Amino acid sequence: MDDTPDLFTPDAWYRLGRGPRYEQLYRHISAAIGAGDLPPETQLPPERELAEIAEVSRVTVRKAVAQLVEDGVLEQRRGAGTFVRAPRPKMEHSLSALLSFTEYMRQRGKTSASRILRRGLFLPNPDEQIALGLAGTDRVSRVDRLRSADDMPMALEWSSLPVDILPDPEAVQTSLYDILRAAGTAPTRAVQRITAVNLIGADARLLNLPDGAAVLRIDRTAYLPTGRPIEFTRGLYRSDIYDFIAELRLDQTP
Ligand code: 16G
Repeated sequence: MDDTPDLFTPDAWYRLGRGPRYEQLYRHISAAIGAGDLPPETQLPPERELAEIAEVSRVTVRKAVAQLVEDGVLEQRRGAGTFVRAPRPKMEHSLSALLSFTEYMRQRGKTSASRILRRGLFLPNPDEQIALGLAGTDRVSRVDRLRSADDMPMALEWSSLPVDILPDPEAVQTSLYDILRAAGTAPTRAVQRITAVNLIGADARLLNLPDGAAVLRIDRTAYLPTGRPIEFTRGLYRSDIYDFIAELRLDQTP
């Protein structure tokens, strides 16, 4: 524990204009744990001491620590203190299950929410025309959303669907797939293309990440059982939270 106080002095974690202090402290401790600067079983200085070193109030420390406890990276042991937990696997997102964001978060005991950034009916752009098999004169229903789980921003998603599949984009509250399911038009197959990209500008701010942070970009085209493409969604997913797992099987057909 001897070297740990240096990790918490303000110059190590605080930057003006980069968000509330508790959030910056939270991100800093989280990154230090991820980088191995605070190995498992390291004991954090007590709250009062940490507040003094970090030059913040105890409330700020408490909020940051509470979030880290919730994330499962810190553990509070009664009467003993706060310790770094042994690493837990990241959220594994199976690539073979066709899950919606809402279902995926529910499986992990988290409550998802959507902030609508923009929605409406538009003429399709070339990417949408190709993915959805639309003519330039058709209309496309678009919903752009910031997705969060337990109030933490997780992903940005730009979804486009043919207008007969989603006639009213205003109907999307939290889950797009719930609406499709209710209409009997939920996709049963999807193809995804995954790329690593660096965030800039507004996208970084919306996801609460610094400029240049690496995220996963996933383009999903989803199909009805008939083979008709009905959803094209481009999403940016926080790579510090998501781990996409693909299961591979040996093809045993002769
Ligand atoms: C997932 C899908 C996205 C879909 C959304 C629907 C990936 C990479 N993408 O985020 O294509 O539109 O779920 O979720 O998994 P919802 O029903 O909660 O709106």
